[in-house]
Amino acid sequence: MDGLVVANYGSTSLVEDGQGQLSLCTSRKSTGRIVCGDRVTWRSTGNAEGVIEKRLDRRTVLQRHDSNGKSRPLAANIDQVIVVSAPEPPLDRYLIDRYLAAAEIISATPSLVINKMDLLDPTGIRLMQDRIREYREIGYQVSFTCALSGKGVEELSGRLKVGILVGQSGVGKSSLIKRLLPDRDIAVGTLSDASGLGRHTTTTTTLYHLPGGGDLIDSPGVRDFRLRDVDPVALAHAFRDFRPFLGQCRFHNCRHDREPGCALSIAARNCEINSRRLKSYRNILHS
Ligand SMILES: Nc1nc2c(ncn2[C@@H]2O[C@H](COP(=O)(O)OP(=O)(O)O)[C@@H](O)[C@H]2O)c(=O)[nH]1
Ligand SMILES: [Mg+2]
Ligand SMILES: [Zn+2]
Repeated sequence: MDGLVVANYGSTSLVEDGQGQLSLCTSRKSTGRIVCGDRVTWRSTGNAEGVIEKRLDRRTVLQRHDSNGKSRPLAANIDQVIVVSAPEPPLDRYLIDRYLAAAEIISATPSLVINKMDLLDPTGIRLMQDRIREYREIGYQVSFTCALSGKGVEELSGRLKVGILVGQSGVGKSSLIKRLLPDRDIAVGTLSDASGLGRHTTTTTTLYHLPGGGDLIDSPGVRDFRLRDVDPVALAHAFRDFRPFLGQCRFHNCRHDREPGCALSIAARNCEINSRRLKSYRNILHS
């Protein structure tokens, strides 16, 4: 049968069938790594258990690199990447840039959410708006939310196909999802608790169906989301604001890293692009 992987921990996955029934599955070695959002063919072994036999082709896969440089798939078949930040833990624009670039590279639509807005007084709100203005200017949608009161949260689910919430641990990703699933148990969470997967809730990526349609994936906090081994051409293109200037450098193979006649350096000097974003690009290039 066909199924959708709604949670995964190591070689154990929760697979949902066409009727919404969940089974705890192991996977054959031959399937390769299975992640949340994967479409699979699987066989039931009874008792809400089964075996994944094959992973179907992925439309997209969001990868991350851990501190020793190994790449790990985080989730598959994603349309939207929602980068969640908050006043606390402190906003990290370089981290935001890496998530945005990772989303652009897989052609998913990125957007930003600033959660925990209740922590800010009017002056703090104004300062926060100043700090994220650059993203609005580039054309990214920015929403402000409070997961505790639910303020601004409902808008997040609008026009969602398959989205993933990413961002530092503690910014409120899981709280936002709980808000969007108001009157029902988080069924997957409950089942993964019963099965023992729940012991790993902080390290398990989980997909939820929203009542209004669309799916949202909760991912564990990644302290340091890295991008590695990205081709410089693809990386420059992943900085959406750079695109109008690409192809205008003196050298056709310019890496936009202090080369003379670099159109991006010139654009930054003329304030046509944000020099912080160029620095962010160069940080990734050198990592
Ligand atoms: N004040 C405030 N606290 C929040 C908000 N959203 C989440 N929190 C708190 O922040 C902490 C981390 O939330 P959690 O959803 O686990 O973050 P995650 O690690 O990103 O999933 C918890 O103690 C939440 O109660 C919010 O909008 N305002
Ligand atoms: Mg969480
Ligand atoms: Zn250049």
